[in-house]
Amino acid sequence: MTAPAPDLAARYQAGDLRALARAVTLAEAGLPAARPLLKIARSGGIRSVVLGITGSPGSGKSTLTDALIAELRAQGKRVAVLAVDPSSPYSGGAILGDRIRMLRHHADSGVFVRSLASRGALGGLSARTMAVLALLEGGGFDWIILETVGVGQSEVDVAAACDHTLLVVTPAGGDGVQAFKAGIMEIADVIAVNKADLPGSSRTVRELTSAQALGWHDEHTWLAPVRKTIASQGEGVGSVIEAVLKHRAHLGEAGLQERRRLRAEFEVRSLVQERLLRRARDAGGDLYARVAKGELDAEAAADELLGGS
Ligand SMILES: Nc1nc2c(ncn2[C@@H]2O[C@H](COP(=O)(O)OP(=O)(O)O)[C@@H](O)[C@H]2O)c(=O)[nH]1
Ligand SMILES: [Mg+2]
Repeated sequence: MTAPAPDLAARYQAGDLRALARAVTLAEAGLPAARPLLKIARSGGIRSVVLGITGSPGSGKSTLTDALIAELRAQGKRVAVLAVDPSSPYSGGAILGDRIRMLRHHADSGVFVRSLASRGALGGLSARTMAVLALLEGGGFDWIILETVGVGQSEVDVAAACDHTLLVVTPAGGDGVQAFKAGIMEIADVIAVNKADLPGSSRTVRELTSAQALGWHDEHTWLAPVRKTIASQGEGVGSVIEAVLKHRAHLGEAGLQERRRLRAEFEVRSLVQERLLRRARDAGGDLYARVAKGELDAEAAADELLGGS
């Protein structure tokens, strides 16, 4: 059955973790039953630090997430983690593995971990992911961490979906320089040079900071703090948290409100994309065949799809 139990909203509002898990399942499935819960979730204002983590596969995002959970719990914070693999419609092996790794926190009612495999119309994060994030905020977590596998569109999406973006790079293989070239550095609010136990981490920090110094900036520009971490040993994790909070202070109330507005815009635009692409995919008749034969030009076909509803 997909209809929520009548007391689900009340239990969700009271912070019941099982009600939250149920609400997340409804939102992930895109069911209308999630909508009243989302309304409750969004009426509460800004409550959580929403941190997105991005970086290439193997850079240590999951290990760092795990270490962040431990550190934040030690500080008495409640933490929710959403692990998303937007590149795969399946529950990927990596995420499954991550989930098992995070199981050590499962007995702890201050930690909520969930994996999502849903992807958006254009291969990035989906509107459903945004809905799940909103439900977690409504669930009263102090911190919400969104970890994605770092491929393609997802880095940009993470920045649009969160208050703060943490980029994880490693000393190996000129990772920092790659990030700079790919324009990923621009979306980072904090950079962790992870695996600082390996050689070359100081050089990577220097490369990143000198790349930042080269870019246009004035005294108001936020230059992402670069922090060394050894996630596997929990080292440097506290200083990453400090850097995120410093960025939060830099954003201020107005900046955070603006991030929320951008997040809402991202969600609504994702929904529009999903619906339009579904309409295009389901287009009946011989529309595409007519384009292929030159009987109808592609622009006219697009007009037909957008016009008829
Ligand atoms: N030497 C070293 N290895 C690490 C560190 N952090 C993570 N790793 C290892 O790097 C590999 C990839 O880590 P993982 O967290 O799965 O990366 P993800 O793909 O970005 O989520 C794993 O074998 C980790 O144990 C670190 O600080 N130092
Ligand atoms: Mg991972």
